[in-house]
Amino acid sequence: MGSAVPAETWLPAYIGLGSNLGDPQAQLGRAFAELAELPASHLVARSRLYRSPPLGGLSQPDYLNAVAAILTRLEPQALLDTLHAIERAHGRDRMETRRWAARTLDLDLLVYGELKLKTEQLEIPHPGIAARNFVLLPLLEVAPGLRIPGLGAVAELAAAINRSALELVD
Ligand code: A4P
Ligand code: MG
Repeated sequence: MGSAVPAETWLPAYIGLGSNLGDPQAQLGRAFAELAELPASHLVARSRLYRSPPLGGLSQPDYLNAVAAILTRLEPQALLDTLHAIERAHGRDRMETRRWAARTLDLDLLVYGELKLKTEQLEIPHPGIAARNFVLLPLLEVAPGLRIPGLGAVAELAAAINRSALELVD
């Protein structure tokens, strides 16, 4: 867990949730409840749930995805550490090292304020955003006016993406 002292400023951040094992709808419901309890943060909005086939070619169940909007005073790495702790509490098997393998819960830090960052551990904005309808559509729901650093308006990215095979769940 990160031990960073919270910064003075509240920043908006967006978190992508994904699950395709166990009971994905229940996993995401629990994850939203846990995001509401993040230290030095407030859960501001939660999107509806979207179902889509797995990206990445491995044979595995369909995913449910959603996006959470938070205000946070955690630094990005501390925020990611708390997200990983939530993943672990959901029984995510991090010994499963295949990229894009099925998982009980995946939490990606999509956007953090105006920040652009690329280190070994952390890339912000998350590199998959522009190509993933299961990220863009729920992100558009919680932040229709958002401009993603380096990528542009979420509304424009969402308008340009293929929506086939993406299904609203609730
Ligand atoms: N990492 C770096 N930047 C970030 C960030 N912004 N947010 C590092 C989260 N993590 C970040 O991630 C691997 C490492 O990325 C972490 O240790 C972290 O330090 P991971 O979650 O352990 O691995 P992963 O998720 O298997 O790999 P990756 O490349 O992050 O996969 P994605 O992009 O998360 O994709 N199909 C559908 N329909 N829906 C999905 O949600 N998800 C995936 C996984 C594949 N196919 C999918 C879906
Ligand atoms: Mg991930």
